[in-house]
Amino acid sequence: MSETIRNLSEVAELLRVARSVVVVTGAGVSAESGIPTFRDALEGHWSRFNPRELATPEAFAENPARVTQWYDERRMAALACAPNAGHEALARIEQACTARGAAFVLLTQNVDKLHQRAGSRNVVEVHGSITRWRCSRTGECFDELPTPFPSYPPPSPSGGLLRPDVVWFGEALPDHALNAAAKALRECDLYFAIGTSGVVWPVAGFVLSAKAAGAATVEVNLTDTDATYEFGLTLRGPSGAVLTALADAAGGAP
Ligand code: BJW
Repeated sequence: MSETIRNLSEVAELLRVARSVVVVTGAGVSAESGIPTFRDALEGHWSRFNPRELATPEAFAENPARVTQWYDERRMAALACAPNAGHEALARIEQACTARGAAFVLLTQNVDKLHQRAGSRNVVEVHGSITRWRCSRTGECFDELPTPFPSYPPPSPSGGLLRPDVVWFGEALPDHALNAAAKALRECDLYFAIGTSGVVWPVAGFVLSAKAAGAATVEVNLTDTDATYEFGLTLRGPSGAVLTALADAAGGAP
C-alpha cells in the first residue's frame, strides 16, 4: 500500500492534465457492491461453474433453460445491488475531466449497469448488458422485461427465445463498442484498467493500443495480474478506496 500512496499523487497529477482518458473496468469494481467476480478462487462464478456450460452460444443451444435461469438470477441480483464508492468516484472523475474539456470514455466489461446508475455518462458496454435481452431469432432487443421471468427459457415476443444481450465466449463484441473503443484508444493519453484480471480478449489487448498511442498506463487492482507487466503504474487496493482517494487528489468535486 505504501507504493500505492506514492503512486497516487503521480497518477492524480496525470489525471489533472490528461486530454483524453480511457478507463476499462472489470468485475472487481462491482465486487464491493456484492456482485461476484468471475475468476476469484473462492467466490468467482468460474470457481463454481464451467463457463463452457453457461457463457457460450453452444451452452444456450444445448440447455437454454439452465443458461437463461442462471442469467436471470444474476439480473435480479444486479438490480438489487447498489453502486459502490468506486463507481461513484469514477463518475466524479468523468465530471471533472469533462468540466475542463478533456475527453473521458469508460469501457466496461461489466454487464450490471452500476456505472450508469452511479452517474457515469460516457459508458461503452463492451460485453453487453444483463438487463437487456434479445430474440435469438430476429436479434430484436428488449429492456422492459418481467422480473423475474415466469419460466425458462423465456419466449421472445418476436418468435424465438430470449437470451441475455451479453457477449459469450466465441462471440464477437458489438461493432459499435469495438469502434468506440478503437477511437478512444487511438486518442488516449491516460489509460486505466481497474478490477480486471486482463485475461479476456480482445479487451486484454486494449492496453497495448493505449501504449501504441503514447498513453501513460495505470492498473488498479487488489493484486498483481497476468497483465501487470504491461502497465507503467499500479495502484494496489480495493477500487472503492483507491478511486475515492484518486478522485479527491485529482480534484473531482465530491
Ligand atoms: C478487485 C476487487 C476490488 C476483485 N478492487 N480489484 C486471443 C488470445 C486468446 C484467447 C482469445 C483471443 N481472442 C479471443 C479469445 C477467446 C476468448 C478469450 O479471451 N479467452 C480467454 C479467457 C483465453 N475471447 C472471446 O471469446 C471474446 N470474443 C472474441 O474475441 O470474438 C472474436 C470473434 C470475432 C468475429 C466473430 C466471432 C468471434 C468474447 C469474450 C466474452 C467474455 N464474456 C464474459 C461473460 C460476459 C457475460 C456475463 O457476464 O456472463 O465476460 S466472461 C467474463 O470475463 C466476463 C467478463 O467481462 C470477462 C472479464 O472478467 P473480469 O472482469 O476481468 O473479471 P475477473 O473475475 O477475471 O477479474 C476480477 C479482477 O478484479 C481480479 O483481478 C481481482 O483481483 C480484482 N478485484 N475485487 C479492485 N475490490
